[in-house]
Amino acid sequence: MKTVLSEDHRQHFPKGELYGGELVLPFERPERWDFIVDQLKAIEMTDFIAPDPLQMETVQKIHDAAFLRFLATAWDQWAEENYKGDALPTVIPARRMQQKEPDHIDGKLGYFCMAIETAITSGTWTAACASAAIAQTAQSLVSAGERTAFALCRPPGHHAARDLYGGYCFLNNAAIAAQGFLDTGADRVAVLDVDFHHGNGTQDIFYDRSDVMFASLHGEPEHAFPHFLGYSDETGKADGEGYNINYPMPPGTDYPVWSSALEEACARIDGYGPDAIVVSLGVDTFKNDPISFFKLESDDFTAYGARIAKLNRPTLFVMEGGYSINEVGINTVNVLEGFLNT
Ligand code: SP5
Ligand code: ZN
Repeated sequence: MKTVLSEDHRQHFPKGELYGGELVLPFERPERWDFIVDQLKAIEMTDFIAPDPLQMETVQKIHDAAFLRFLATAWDQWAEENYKGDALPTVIPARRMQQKEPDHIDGKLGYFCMAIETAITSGTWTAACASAAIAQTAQSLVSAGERTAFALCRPPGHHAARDLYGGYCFLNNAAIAAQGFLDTGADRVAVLDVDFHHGNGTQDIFYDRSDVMFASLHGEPEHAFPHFLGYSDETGKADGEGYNINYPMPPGTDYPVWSSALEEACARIDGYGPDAIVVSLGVDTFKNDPISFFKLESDDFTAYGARIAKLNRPTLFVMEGGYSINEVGINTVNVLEGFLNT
């Protein structure tokens, strides 16, 4: 299995993440990538490839032009204000307020944000573009005939909607890859989101479409981020009705429960008959994850990698979350090994 990756991810390293009323060392930090690369080397899965230049035409099918303009210019506008810290919103267009993009950066940040823990820094746009390019390049490999590929994306993407960033995400790498498959001849693509958190961005992007099925296993919104999407009655709308499937699960969920949801999701995906599968691969379902509440063990990741392989479709793995820093590499690589050994 080839891995597409880039050192450009290091350009995104906010000084702090808003957590529990403090700015703490971000859970989503460059070190995560190092642990994954170390573990790929440990199992000699070292077919590393640099991304091709980002194809903006595909990105523009997934994200709104105004949002892309905002992301590309946010840091410069913020810097003009001579603020001391990284760019964080302070005001949001809440219920009964106007949904209009303001001119001032303080307003723009709130307008385009879905979760304010996530700071924008001088290198965020560079890193986000490199991350999307990684997903595109890995998708091209699979479209060209590889059985599978690993897009080692950072920053992650599945919380980014058409016009919203947050949850550590800026561009929706998995959605961009899914669109890439469609643009390269696929008729149907399934996105299987196994990150602990609901992939609200991916759901939003494909909610009214039948050419992408979205299935997500995640912590229930009553108790888990992103809190405002991910219920089981969100099944899609218009042409997309029936192509969005959510499996919210409660605190303490362990592998027997989680894997039965995966079994159902796989059955639905099988029935859909996709030409390709994009796995939004977050390993924050791990028992020791510091911000999540599922109870998967490291061996469970191997087991579910094998289950995904049984779908027997071209499969692209796109890195999302996972914050138990010492095990993020082992758990990620276990999924890939489980897939490859099946
Ligand atoms: C890609 C991804 O995994 N994004 C997740 C973003 C979550 N950010 C907010 C985390 C807030 C967690 N609150 C947990 C309380 C634990 N005591
Ligand atoms: Zn997550």
